[in-house]
Amino acid sequence: MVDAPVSATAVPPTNTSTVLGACPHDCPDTCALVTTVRDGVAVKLQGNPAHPHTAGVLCTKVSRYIERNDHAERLVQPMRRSGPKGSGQFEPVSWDVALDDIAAHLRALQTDPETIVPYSYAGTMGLVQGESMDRRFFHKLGATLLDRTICSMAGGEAMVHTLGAKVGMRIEFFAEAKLILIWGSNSIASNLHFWRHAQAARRAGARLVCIDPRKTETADKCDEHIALLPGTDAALALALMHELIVHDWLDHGFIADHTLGWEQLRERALQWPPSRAAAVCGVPEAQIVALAQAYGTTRPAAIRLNYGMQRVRGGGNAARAIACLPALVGAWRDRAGGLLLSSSGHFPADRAALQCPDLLAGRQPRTINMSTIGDALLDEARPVKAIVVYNSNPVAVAPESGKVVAGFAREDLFTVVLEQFRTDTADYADYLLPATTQLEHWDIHCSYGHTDVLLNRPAVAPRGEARSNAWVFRELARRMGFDEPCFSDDDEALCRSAFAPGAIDHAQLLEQGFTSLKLPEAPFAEGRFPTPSGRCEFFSARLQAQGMDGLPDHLPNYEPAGSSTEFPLAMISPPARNFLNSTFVNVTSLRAIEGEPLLEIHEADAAARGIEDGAVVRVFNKRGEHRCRAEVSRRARPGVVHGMGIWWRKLGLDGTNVNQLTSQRLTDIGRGPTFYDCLVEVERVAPSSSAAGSGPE
Ligand SMILES: Nc1nc2c(c(=O)[nH]1)N[C@H]1C(S)=C(S)[C@@H](COP(=O)(O)OP(=O)(O)OC[C@H]3O[C@@H](n4cnc5c(=O)[nH]c(N)nc54)[C@H](O)[C@@H]3O)O[C@H]1N2
Ligand SMILES: Nc1nc2c(c(=O)[nH]1)N[C@H]1C(S)=C(S)[C@@H](COP(=O)(O)OP(=O)(O)OC[C@H]3O[C@@H](n4cnc5c(=O)[nH]c(N)nc54)[C@H](O)[C@@H]3O)O[C@H]1N2
Ligand code: SF4
Ligand SMILES: [Mo]
Repeated sequence: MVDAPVSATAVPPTNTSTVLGACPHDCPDTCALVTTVRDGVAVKLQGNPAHPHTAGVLCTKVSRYIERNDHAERLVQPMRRSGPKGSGQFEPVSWDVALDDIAAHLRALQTDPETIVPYSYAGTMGLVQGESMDRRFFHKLGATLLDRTICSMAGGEAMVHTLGAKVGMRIEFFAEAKLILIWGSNSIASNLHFWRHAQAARRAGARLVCIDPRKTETADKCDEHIALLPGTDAALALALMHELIVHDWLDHGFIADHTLGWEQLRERALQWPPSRAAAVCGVPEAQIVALAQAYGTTRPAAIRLNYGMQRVRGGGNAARAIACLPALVGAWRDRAGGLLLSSSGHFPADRAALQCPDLLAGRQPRTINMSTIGDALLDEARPVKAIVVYNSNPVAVAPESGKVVAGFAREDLFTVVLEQFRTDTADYADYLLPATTQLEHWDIHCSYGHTDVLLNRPAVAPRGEARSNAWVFRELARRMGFDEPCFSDDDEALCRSAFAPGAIDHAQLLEQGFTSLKLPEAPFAEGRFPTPSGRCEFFSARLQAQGMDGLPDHLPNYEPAGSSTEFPLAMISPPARNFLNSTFVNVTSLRAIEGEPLLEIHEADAAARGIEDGAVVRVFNKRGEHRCRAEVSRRARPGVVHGMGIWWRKLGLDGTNVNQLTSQRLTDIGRGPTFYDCLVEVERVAPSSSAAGSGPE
């Protein structure tokens, strides 16, 4: 946006204001926003300098949010499919026509409402546009329930079974730590505002260790990088415990008073000398020994765990093993010690008020796991007849795309997509409904990286005929004849109902756009973990009752690196720095930075296959194949390749992305996806055949 030239003679009256908001994206930082609006147009978007976590700074992506908001390809009117399924051909229709016809389709399925499936994730993290009126609507309908597992379930459940909830250190106190393990996280890309604290700690003398198969930009800036093989984190954690035990770097008082299952864990850990873990992890034994010594002898020691390490078969066990470490050394005694995976369990949001599960009225619909949506859509025994997708782009982000695409391509599936853009999933819609953006609707936000609640006010009017998700479900409810009073709550009222009176400081939230939860500085300094025993549960009776191992262990990947001669390379597919999952892929200036879909590969693996830097390669396994450009990169270790970012399929060289290769197998704990547990082979594509692939756009 540029200012219109103003002539000296006729100065138009301008009306400028600033509006407080919240970043909606699936990012731990949940930044506070300030939008400058002139004459009804958003002209500037900044981080709120008054919000301590944001500190006036936004990431590159969201500083381009106005470019995304005003994008020429924003969906601005409801559309109905006018060509074959998946063709992306649509004709505009009015809201009335669209909503009446959608309601008629859903009414026809109401005798067997489990044939209707909602599919949503965290396109917006807002409680109103993400999990309020939509849930009420599907609860009343009695639709299939969705198990929202695609991101964080293995690690999240691991925290619940070890610490008692998704809780941990306060992010700001990492700045005072003397040792920080950045474990399974490329913080500079995905948790920028934590990285500030890590740098402050380093300036004050802290040592930073990055534990990640990829030599990320974060690893580059740490004091040490441990490039373990994907899915071997539990082995590393158990070997660290082994060293803590044999050198007696333990806090016996904390263990005795505040933990459960110490004797059993001790026995398990003693089976993991560093030499054994070194062989499993593919890293030097000396590196493990040195890390254990540092962890055992440095106070305060903090672990920033992130979800990158739990997208493998044993992800839940690995997160549990790592979550045991702080209790062993008593790190929780310091406010700058302990661990943080997610802070979301600290928030007292009133989800029952938002979602009204009582509307189920005793019915117990089946549950479908969103991470196996491909199989679910192809299941003939229990067919899905209608799917309503919002806040998600499953055709691009769900594993084993071949099956996901085949499912969405079913002619007999009725598909409604609420979207801001024509994503890969939108192309398969029967009705495509234009959604508002964060600049255009109300919302209220928790965070999974800090402990403040944020309010988002609309800054500008919706583009065209775009409407908020909550509006759409309210209107559908009315057409279905759902007359409970909860279906008339407007978006602002939904914001107010998100926290019970007294749970947060509403007045402060309204005035400054954010309010901090009142929490202790060191949550477990005196134990009192929110587990059934009140202790840090090394041994979990609840897991044992579910038929699982009560103690954390190393579970090898389904597809361990080096276990197959046919598919000798382990592929991980971490997020791109300038996209947010598959969001922003269509923002030209950000796509220009990312370039095109790339596979990072070590020079030895490239040379063995005659692959030069920049060559087009075919990446394949039994599930599918994906063509992209190879980047011979120092970021890759031998035996591991990185398919970077979740690109829109239609922008890829051959109309696919990395999820063509990933599998629908699930994690040990939490039924999560195993995106990073994936073996492939890579071969060079002859220049002539690469030209045959369909071009982008
Ligand atoms: N810029 C940007 N920010 C994002 C996102 C994005 O797409 N782009 N995504 C957001 C989302 S949805 C989430 S869930 C959060 C957190 O998202 P995460 O997925 O945790 O994101 P990263 O911090 O990039 O961490 C992934 C890191 O884990 C590494 N990794 C892969 N396999 C293993 C393994 O087996 N062990 C270990 N130790 N490391 C492994 C990868 O190489 C990568 O560097 O970030 C959010 N922030
Ligand atoms: N290979 C591989 N696959 C992965 C991952 C990986 O690391 N590797 N990461 C996984 C992870 S951690 C996650 S969280 C998932 C993320 O998967 P998704 O949750 O599907 O995230 P996005 O791809 O960002 O898609 C969100 C969509 O919501 C839309 N949206 C945003 N706000 C609104 C709104 O207010 N209303 C409506 N109707 N729509 C809105 C956006 O335009 C966008 O298209 O992907 C997973 N897939
Ligand atoms: S994506 Fe994350 S870092 Fe970027 S503005 Fe949003 S919350 Fe902040
Ligand atoms: Mo995620």
